[in-house]
Amino acid sequence: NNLSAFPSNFLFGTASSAYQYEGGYLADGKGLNNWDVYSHKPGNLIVDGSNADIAVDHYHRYLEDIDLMHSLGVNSYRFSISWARILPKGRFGEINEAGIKFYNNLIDGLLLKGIEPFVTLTHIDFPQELEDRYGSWLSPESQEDFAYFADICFKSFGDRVKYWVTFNEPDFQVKYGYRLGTFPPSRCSRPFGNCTYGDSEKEPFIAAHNIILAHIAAVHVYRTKYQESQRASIGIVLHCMWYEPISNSVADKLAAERAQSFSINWFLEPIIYGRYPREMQNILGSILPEFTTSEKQKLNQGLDFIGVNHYTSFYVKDCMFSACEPGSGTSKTEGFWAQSSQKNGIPIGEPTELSWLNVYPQGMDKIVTYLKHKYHNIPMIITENGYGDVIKADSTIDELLHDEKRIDFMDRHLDALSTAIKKGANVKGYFAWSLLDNFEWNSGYTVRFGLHHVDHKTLMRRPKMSATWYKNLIAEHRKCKGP
Ligand code: GCO
Repeated sequence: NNLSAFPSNFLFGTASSAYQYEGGYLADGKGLNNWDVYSHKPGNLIVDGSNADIAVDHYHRYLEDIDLMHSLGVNSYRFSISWARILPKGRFGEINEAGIKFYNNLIDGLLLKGIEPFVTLTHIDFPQELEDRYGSWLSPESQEDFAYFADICFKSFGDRVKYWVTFNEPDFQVKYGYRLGTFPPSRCSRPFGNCTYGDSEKEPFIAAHNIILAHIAAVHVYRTKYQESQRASIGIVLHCMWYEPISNSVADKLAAERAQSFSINWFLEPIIYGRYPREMQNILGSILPEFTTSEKQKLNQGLDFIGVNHYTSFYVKDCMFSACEPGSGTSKTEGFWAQSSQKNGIPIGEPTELSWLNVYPQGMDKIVTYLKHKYHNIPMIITENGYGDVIKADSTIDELLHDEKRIDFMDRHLDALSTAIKKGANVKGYFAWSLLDNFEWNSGYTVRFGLHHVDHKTLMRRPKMSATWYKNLIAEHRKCKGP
């Protein structure tokens, strides 16, 4: 196998997020966040009517979960901090000391077992108090709040944390929260389903602009106040699909590049190079906010690594030079391209039970190699990769535990990753999404990504076959690379 391609200090871990895992949604002084409120709102778009009030109760069962990780042999754990657990009222109220204590305990418990904490400051959740006060990411006030929150986290946990992520998938967050309205705050600038709320097509760009500046503000706090004593790396995580041009035509190749520009480069180019992608500027004109001179000075080299969440790939066809049926990506504000998981009726990779997930491992090599070239081989970490089962009325526990398809998926994606590394990509780690089955946003508990099965009634955890497979892989890597 290709395990020897992964360096000896490579991070092998599992990933999670606060809202999807913790539960304890009212425990010990935690404030409500936007997902707590959204999931209780009648008419929300969570398919099974569920919420994550309890989720997998990681808040109370984190010690058991650390034991599970320890038995996998992982050397790192990616989790996120619940902002409203630390600051129920943002910078307008007190710090919730019980929240600080929880993450201190979690971090100490991990380190005791030789597991590096890999910490995301916010994974999609936002304190409701601030949403109500000024409309979350649509207001520049959010930048100040985020920097304040980040400062508290660096101060409280930074003596033990060597990897920080500011945001998780802001590309998806603004698309779902401010364009399609399927995530809170449920605003849509393009009519979708029965969502017709939202002021203008500019909103996703304003939200993204504030997120970029909030990222920069947090990085600035870290570098000026903590870098010297704490010496962590800090990055941002994007949802990185691979977009394969559907033909060799120049138009389709340009369209695939536009698809990247209007999703990941939208965030990465400003943060790394201090400007929005040229394609976005050309197409959007005044719809795209501008950075002021003083903001521009702070942009540039604004991260130490790129976090890559990679699951799947799509074919992309041009809609700028030729007409397309309206759909995802086709409008001007999305960059005039259309995606499809098939070409002439043949899928890009084996379809799965999830409509958006086709198995195309080459996509892992391609996206990593793309980022390597585009961003001068800045360090990359695969912050998520995984396979989801859709629960049906007749799914049996036995089937769910015998998850050969998940093993095959991860195995082939790691193999493709090793190919990219052998060609020189600077990849430092891989996190499987996810340690446990958990709350899958709009899909509630109907989709399961865990290496461990969770019985959502008893909350009992049980290793799936993939857990044993991952454990063996990590052990083998350790053997071939030495301790
Ligand atoms: C993210 C992802 C995760 C999902 C995973 C499976 O935002 O990082 O949405 O939270 O659970 O990608 O779909």
